[in-house]
Amino acid sequence: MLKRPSLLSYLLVLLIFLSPACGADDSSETTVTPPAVKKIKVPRFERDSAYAYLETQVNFGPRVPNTEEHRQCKEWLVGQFKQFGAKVIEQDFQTTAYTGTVLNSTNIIAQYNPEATKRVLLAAHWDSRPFADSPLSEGPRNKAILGADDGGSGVAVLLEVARLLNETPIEMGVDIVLFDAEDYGDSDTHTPDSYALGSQYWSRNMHLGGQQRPKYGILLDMVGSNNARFPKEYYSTQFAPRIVNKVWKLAQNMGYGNHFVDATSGAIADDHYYVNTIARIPMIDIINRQPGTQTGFGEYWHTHNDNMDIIDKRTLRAVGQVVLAVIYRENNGEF
Ligand code: AHN
Ligand code: ZN
Repeated sequence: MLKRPSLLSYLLVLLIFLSPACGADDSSETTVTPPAVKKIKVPRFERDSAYAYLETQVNFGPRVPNTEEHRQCKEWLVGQFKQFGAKVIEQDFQTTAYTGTVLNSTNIIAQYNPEATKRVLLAAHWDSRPFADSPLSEGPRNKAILGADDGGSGVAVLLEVARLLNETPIEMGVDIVLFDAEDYGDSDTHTPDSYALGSQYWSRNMHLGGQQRPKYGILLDMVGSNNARFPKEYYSTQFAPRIVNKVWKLAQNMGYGNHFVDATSGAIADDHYYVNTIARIPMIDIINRQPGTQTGFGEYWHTHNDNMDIIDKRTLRAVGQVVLAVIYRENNGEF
């Protein structure tokens, strides 16, 4: 009876084939240099660090334009970005809310490699809402919202990204823009363009021009809550289909498919809508949508429950690590 070759003999054959001399004709040797394997080192996103940046924002109180809390938080944000080596521009503007109130507002812009022509835009809004208009809101509505998720979370992730861009520099340009006056809009009568006043202003008064227009942008809005679910948002799929598909695929390959789900959701007139239509930069929105609720957002959305209790560091980390992977890969021409 024939004996089955042992594992050892398989290994021996394998070894012979793999040995350098095997099959090689020494006299006519052509050296095949393997393509240089560039190892992309993506820094580790520290979720505790991002969480602390979120706590600090919330500790100022609600960041509603025309308030002292808003002004103090602005000073802190500008100081942080400067500490992280960014060139900071405070883009002050006045805008009139749908209520008729004139809002003294500031878009905070933090630039890395301001001269670079290859650039990517990252954004979030840093203001929080002046009142709770959700049908799910309980108790007095006429009080400003802390906005841990709606506002704070995206800013916290971008601060940690800024810290890491300073620690592990790249050649590509990055523009981090914190839009103001995003959340002073009207959800009841749906006044057109009442939200996203800061991004409307920025899109008409861009701090960069010509050669330095970012290739594309990523907006973070409500990226810190527990069980956050990010379907591909409608405008993102219309204006930036290539980017949205690549980001979601990358996120899923990184093991974050629990958040970056294979689904699409309805259109949100968020900051990216104006960046797409006015500034004409393809921009996607990573935004938490919950299909089971009355509002389509998390239960806490535009209620006073939007506080630290609904925040999960793991969500901040998932989003932050994906954003970093995009940036450091793009820097290497591999995104
Ligand atoms: C709505 O479309 C209802 N709001 C604009 C997006 C938004 C509000 N993001 C956070 N708050
Ligand atoms: Zn909001």
